[in-house]
Amino acid sequence: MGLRLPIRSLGFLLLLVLVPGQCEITVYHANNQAHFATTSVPAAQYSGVQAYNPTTLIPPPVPTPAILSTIPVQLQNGGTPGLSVTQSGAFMGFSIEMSVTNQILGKNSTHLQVPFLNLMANIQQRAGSVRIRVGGNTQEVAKLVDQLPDNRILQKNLTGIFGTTNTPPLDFTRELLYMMGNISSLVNVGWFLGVPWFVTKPFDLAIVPAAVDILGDHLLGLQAANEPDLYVRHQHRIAPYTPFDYYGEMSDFLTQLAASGLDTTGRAKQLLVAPNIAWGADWTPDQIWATGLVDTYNDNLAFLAMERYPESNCGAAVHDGEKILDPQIEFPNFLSHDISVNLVGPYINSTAFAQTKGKRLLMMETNSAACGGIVGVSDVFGAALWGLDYALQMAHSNFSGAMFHTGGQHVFYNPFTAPPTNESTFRQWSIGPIYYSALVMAEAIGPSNLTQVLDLRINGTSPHTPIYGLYENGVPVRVAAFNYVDDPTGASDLNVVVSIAGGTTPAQVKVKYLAATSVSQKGGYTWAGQTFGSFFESDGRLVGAEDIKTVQCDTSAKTCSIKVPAPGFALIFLNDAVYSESETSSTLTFATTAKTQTRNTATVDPTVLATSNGHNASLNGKGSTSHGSEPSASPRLEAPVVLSVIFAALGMGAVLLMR
Ligand SMILES: *[C@@H]1O[C@H](CO)[C@@H](O)[C@H](O)[C@H]1NC(C)=O
Ligand SMILES: *[C@@H]1O[C@H](CO)[C@@H](O)[C@H](O)[C@H]1NC(C)=O
Ligand SMILES: *[C@@H]1O[C@H](CO)[C@@H](O)[C@H](O)[C@H]1NC(C)=O
Ligand SMILES: *[C@@H]1O[C@H](CO)[C@@H](O)[C@H](O)[C@H]1NC(C)=O
Ligand SMILES: *[C@@H]1O[C@H](CO)[C@@H](O)[C@H](O)[C@H]1NC(C)=O
Ligand SMILES: *[C@@H]1O[C@H](CO)[C@@H](O)[C@H](O)[C@H]1NC(C)=O
Ligand SMILES: *[C@@H]1O[C@H](CO)[C@@H](O)[C@H](O)[C@H]1NC(C)=O
Ligand SMILES: *[C@@H]1O[C@H](CO)[C@@H](O)[C@H](O)[C@H]1NC(C)=O
Ligand SMILES: CC(=O)N[C@H]1CO[C@H](CO)[C@@H](O)[C@@H]1O
Repeated sequence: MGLRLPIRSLGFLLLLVLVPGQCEITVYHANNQAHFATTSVPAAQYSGVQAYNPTTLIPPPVPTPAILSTIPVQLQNGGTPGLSVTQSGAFMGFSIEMSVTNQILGKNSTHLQVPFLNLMANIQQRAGSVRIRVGGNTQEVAKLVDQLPDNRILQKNLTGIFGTTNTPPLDFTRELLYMMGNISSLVNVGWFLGVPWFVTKPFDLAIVPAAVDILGDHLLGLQAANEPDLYVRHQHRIAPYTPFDYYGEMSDFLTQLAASGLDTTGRAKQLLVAPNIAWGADWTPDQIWATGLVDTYNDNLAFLAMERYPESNCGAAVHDGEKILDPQIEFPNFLSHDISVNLVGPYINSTAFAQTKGKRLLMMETNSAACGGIVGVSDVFGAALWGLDYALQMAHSNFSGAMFHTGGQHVFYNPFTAPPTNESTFRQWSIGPIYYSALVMAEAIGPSNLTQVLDLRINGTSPHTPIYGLYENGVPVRVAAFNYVDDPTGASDLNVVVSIAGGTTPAQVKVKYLAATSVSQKGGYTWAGQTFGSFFESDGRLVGAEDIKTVQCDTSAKTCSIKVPAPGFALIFLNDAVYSESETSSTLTFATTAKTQTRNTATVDPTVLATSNGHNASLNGKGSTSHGSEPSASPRLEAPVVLSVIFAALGMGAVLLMR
């Protein structure tokens, strides 16, 4: 058990430990402390964007015949066949579209988003580290420039919109990388970046030395192309463009990098990640492996990677002629184990191949549906269950990590969404279901680096109730049990009966639940009783009292029976040692404000401000909707209170904070 300090005193500590000095970081975007019970105006009333769409769907009917409601989970100590490769607690990471990094990560290297830091700290605390890929379609035309107007770090070049996803070309400055570097000095985030690959003669290598120099060991990999198998369809290559052509481009890249003299340490050439292809386009993974790419570039490849979404909603999102999905029809598909098994199954040849080459295979970009997800499907509790089952299925199938994609205001599937820029003075962040999946995944795998995952596929169970065993050194340590059924009567609750052959039955087990009242619930999900609230309600810290259940086992029958509500998920800790491994009380938090009490938050409903006529000046302090970039002189200021955090040494500051 770690030291449990009240959050406000941690915030105070944050101020105290930091010595005035060389490097100033203003941690901005402080907002009202959340009070989740307060009423709010329906999202649609003040924002029509996808990220806050209030639409909910009808949960699928209770299945007939009824699910098997008592499931024996017979585990054994040692000798269990089929366990996955050992997995990192950072398995489930995030892929952040490069063009939204200045909303999500921060404004620049000295203005970091506090809610983002808290969200990452939550994962780090459970997993030891967090993996983030910055990229996506925008990485391909991202251009490192010396300076942008108004000291911006990122600017879309709207004159050059390209591709299916209407992604604007992107200019960025080194500040973006410094911002990432400074984040990594506060929370243990490792980064993947992409090399622009559309133009190969010559490659634009500028990001390579900049990323290596600035991010150091926190740079985990450099993506060599993003979905090159789609280049012909999107007019970035002239057919025929084959896996062999891509293989050749890898060689061109390495030759040009060597000739440039930019890879002074020789590290960049060892960081490539390939082939990052989509599924169902023009190339298969096996065709790539057949080129000999992994042998030829063995010394250059840090990881192998794929990108895939189970569905595409591009028809509805960008009217590209694809079929327009009906959310209500799609919903049940995402409430089944089958969707993940079917998606991951075709990669099992590749994960086996990767193992023979001593490489790790990542799912570099994924989420529920390409082009932003599906309303009522991607943004509800059901998606939290789906994302977790999918991540565990990938882990079971010997993937070594998966990055869930995050866009801006115009998508449904975000793990987290920063408020719209013009509303960031009075709104907080919105935490989506996928973030809960990541949080629970971090805890299910834990920080040991020894965890192996097994989809137990218990005979007689249905796709509504997948159950996984989690092992360390061959010994079962946790059980992850899902119930996708939505049945408020309680008749479809699951009773998981765990027994352990070759081991002592524990006297009791601890259980944490991922819970909501329905699969179609939007916001306010709980993990072990705590929540990030609903739209616009979170500063990235869990709120509420932690609720961990202790279940007494039947020592004569040598079983432990654990209920899993319909719907719901249970993480069952089979011994106390493994439970304390992910004991989360010693929280590293970044307080968003040191002045909460002095502010007029209790009486101001943010939604009133939002809909009031021109932000009533008397409520609004200086009458400003400006960003939290200026220090707060007035305690009554409604603009964000700014913490000016002064670091003598960033690394030292971080160490102090984490203890
Ligand atoms: C914006 O893109 C267009 C078209 O690609 C290009 O001609 C122009 O130079 C770009 N502008 C800037 C400022 O990068
Ligand atoms: C997996 O490998 C087997 C044997 O080489 C092959 O028959 C099968 O088509 C492969 N499956 C996929 C999905 O590539
Ligand atoms: C994952 O890899 C392990 C070790 O090689 C193997 O035993 C297991 O069968 C693999 N799992 C799947 C689903 O292929
Ligand atoms: C912020 O901008 C969006 C999109 O332009 C608009 O719908 C919304 O009303 C704006 N909010 C405020 C408080 O002005
Ligand atoms: C797990 O692996 C990571 C990355 O290699 C390493 O930094 C960390 O110290 C390891 N954790 C443990 C408990 O060994
Ligand atoms: C699964 O259950 C069915 C029906 O009870 C039985 O016939 C079958 O042998 C079982 N399979 C295994 C692998 O236990
Ligand atoms: C602005 O606030 C003042 C003081 O609270 C109040 O008297 C006034 O009616 C408000 N105006 C509007 C437009 O809400
Ligand atoms: C970051 O942005 C703030 C507010 O715009 C500005 O005061 C500060 O100088 C910027 N920092 C850097 C390093 O550009
Ligand atoms: C670790 C890291 O990248 N630190 C950077 C933080 O940002 C400043 C610029 O504002 C850089 O000078 C540091 O190198």
